[in-house]
Amino acid sequence: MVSLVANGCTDDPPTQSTPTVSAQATSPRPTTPSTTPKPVRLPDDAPSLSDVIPAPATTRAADDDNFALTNQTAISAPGDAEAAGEYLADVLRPATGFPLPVVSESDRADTIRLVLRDDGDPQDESYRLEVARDGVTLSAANPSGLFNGVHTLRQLLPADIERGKTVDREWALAGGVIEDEPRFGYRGAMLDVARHFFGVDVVKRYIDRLAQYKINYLHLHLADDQGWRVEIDGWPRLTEVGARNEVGGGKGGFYTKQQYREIVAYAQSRGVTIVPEIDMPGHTNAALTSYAKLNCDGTAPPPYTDTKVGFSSLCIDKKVTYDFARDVITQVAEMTPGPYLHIGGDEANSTKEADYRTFFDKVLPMVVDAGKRPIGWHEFAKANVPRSGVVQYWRIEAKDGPTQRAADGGRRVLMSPANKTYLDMKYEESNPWGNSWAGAVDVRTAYEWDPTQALAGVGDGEVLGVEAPLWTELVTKEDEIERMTFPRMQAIAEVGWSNSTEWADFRTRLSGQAERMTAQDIAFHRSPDVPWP
Ligand code: TNX
Repeated sequence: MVSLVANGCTDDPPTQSTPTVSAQATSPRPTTPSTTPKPVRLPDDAPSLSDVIPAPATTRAADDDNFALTNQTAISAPGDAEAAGEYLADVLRPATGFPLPVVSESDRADTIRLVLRDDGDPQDESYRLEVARDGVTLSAANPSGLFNGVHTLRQLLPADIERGKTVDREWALAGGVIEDEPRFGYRGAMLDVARHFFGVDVVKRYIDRLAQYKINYLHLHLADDQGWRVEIDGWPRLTEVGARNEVGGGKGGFYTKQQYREIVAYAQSRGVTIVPEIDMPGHTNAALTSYAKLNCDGTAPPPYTDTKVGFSSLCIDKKVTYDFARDVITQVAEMTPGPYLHIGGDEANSTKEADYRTFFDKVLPMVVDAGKRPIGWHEFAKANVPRSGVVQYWRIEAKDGPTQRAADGGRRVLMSPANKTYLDMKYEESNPWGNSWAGAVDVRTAYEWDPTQALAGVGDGEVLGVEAPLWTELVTKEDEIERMTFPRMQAIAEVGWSNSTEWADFRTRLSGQAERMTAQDIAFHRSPDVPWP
């Protein structure tokens, strides 16, 4: 990485000979009077600090301290700040057309500085963003905090910043300070690539779209009755046979190991962690159809392309079942740097209760041995979930004994109640598309709930966060993914991040996202409960 010190590579007048500042300094802006820029006029369409979604914890506007982004602006991002700096440059370059070099140090005034404080607690996702006319400083304890600050900075620029091609105009950010931190550490979305398969590019775009609202986990549902979607060494028929189907009889597909790693790395470059799910012991017809030996009767069932659930089960008494589970878990864990591996466990209606426990007694230790914290749909709370395990609650009832007991015993709970978070549900009863078993989930419903109040015995200390799953029995194309996800995802993102719950305020801020989503070509649903422009 280059450095832009003492006018190293521009023909602007040199700044006063400010000594080169160390990367770890907290506020390294040169402020000699002769170099302080003139006040910057804010374009009429520039958002204010309080327009951001999810709502920041605190904002303090400084009207005379706007920052102009110009073709001279540099991004300084030393050391471990570099990935967030590169991401910021990626976001800002297309529409501005500015070079925005990412450098290790710069003493120029018009610099956006990403600074890592060296007191970094790895769990600390907070950030401080200070916008002033003589520079922008974003500081955080670790890279995830910097990514959060970058997502905020992006939303402070006019919606034109989201156009994929150069817009010839003035760019400026409203002055002031934002100090911000999340309510929950896990703010997730899930994409079911098993019922319908979606390729690498679609998943990457989904990651981009989610990340801007500070969604930091993407859970991929990689195997179900209708399809197996990731390559596993030693089990070639999973992808030769098990991947060649989807709901409705389409051709399906799968990720090679290299493609899966590419998704993981791409997510990481946006501050998003992938959570892979291999659903067991039910929802396994695709594996059972690939290998006759995985079936108790040694006969492979035909492929399944309908949408019923609960009819398949791995064979609990066969040794090969556990050879299979270990290979899959070990290889998926090896390809996934994040802390979690999701093991499914839902709707195992064809597995006897005792068998279900036997299965997880053998399989959950494999997840732990592979270095991961197991997540399971809340049915798995009936099994012996290790203390590191996470129970993902998906039903609509406000009480669940096993989940409550798991939480009492120290496990964290991930909240995905279907009547608040399920992105496969209709928004309004009248929608021609979408499921409805959990009722319609309009934007207000997705917004007005408290994850620490939704389930008896699962409060502040127990809730890990929130996740919005998109099951894809009825979702076949990318624009349908977008329509089901946005703008409910912004509501869930704010539930996960912010402490604010003012619907009237949220719907106004959300309406301000229309232009941004349009500029990004997101086919969002124009929910009637939002006053769109
Ligand atoms: C229930 S939610 C399921 C999925 C379906 C979904 C449809 C859960 C853990 N299991 O298999 O796709 O309903 O809404």
